[in-house]
Amino acid sequence: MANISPDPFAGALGAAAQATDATLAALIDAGAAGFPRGAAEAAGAVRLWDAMRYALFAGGKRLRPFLVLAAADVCATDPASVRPGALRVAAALELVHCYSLVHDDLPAMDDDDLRRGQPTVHRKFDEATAILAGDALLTLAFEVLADTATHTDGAVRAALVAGLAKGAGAAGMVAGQALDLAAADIADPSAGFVRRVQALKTGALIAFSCEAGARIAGADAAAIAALGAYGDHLGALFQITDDLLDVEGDAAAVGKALGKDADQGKATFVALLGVDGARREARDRHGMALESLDLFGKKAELLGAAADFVLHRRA
Ligand code: GRG
Repeated sequence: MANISPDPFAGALGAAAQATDATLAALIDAGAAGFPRGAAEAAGAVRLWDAMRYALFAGGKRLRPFLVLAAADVCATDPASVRPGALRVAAALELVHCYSLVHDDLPAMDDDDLRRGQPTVHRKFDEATAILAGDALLTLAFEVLADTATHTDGAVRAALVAGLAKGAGAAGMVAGQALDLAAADIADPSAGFVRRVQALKTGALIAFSCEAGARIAGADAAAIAALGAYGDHLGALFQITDDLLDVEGDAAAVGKALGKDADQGKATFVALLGVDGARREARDRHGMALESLDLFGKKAELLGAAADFVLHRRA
């Protein structure tokens, strides 16, 4: 991955974001070019594609695309040759992530006015447009993966489509969101329950990003499993640091309202173990994420640095 900063991880994250943004912009421009076909279609279609663009290009970190590209680089014998397909997979992951944020911010879910420091999609447009934009981002992700431009081997494309469906759907992120909403009615959630909610809500998509990078690079089963385990631990670490930011972060840096978890009765390690206990859990997960990379030696240094970044992140 090209390095454009003195900090190798920051440079790689920035380069991944730039390349993913270019891929996303091309996909959105190509899709929007088919609309409107006449004056009657104009208002609705233009508004929909504008809302999709707004949701995508609001300054996200692009961590999931970075993970796809870095995992592909670790596994590929010739990283440059797998890069075009890996970028499409990276874009698909960001499409699903952005959809989840749009829907999570809706009044029926977290009811947020700000995301990434800007009005949420339903605030900028309206609720119906936000629902539709989220639906369209999600479905576009599968269209991207299923296209032969992503990989010439249909079996690889099918594995990517199935893996993303599992990670994002009722066995993954959507299930996690459902448990998260239900947790408000559970008086005494156990650590096991909190781990399960976090593994599904946040971990499933992060773990799949790592696995998908390995798959697009033609990795063997051991490498796919190791990167999946790394992604599981990184996802848990990411959610714990998200919960810590909710109690001790800087709202301007995080770009959204903080202090909502306790009000909403969210099942978090901060609620269960306090700030120090949550920090301990985060350090444990960080250690386990690094151990999962042992198989790859020095080749996985950037992924190790990503775990360090997540442990210490302020946004
Ligand atoms: C609505 C189906 C559905 C699922 C929502 C992702 C999610 C599930 C809820 C978001 C709530 C939340 C803030 C979870 C914490 C983890 C997370 C996804 C944080 C935001 O991800 P970042 O920090 O965002 O990678 P950026 O803005 O950098 O893209």
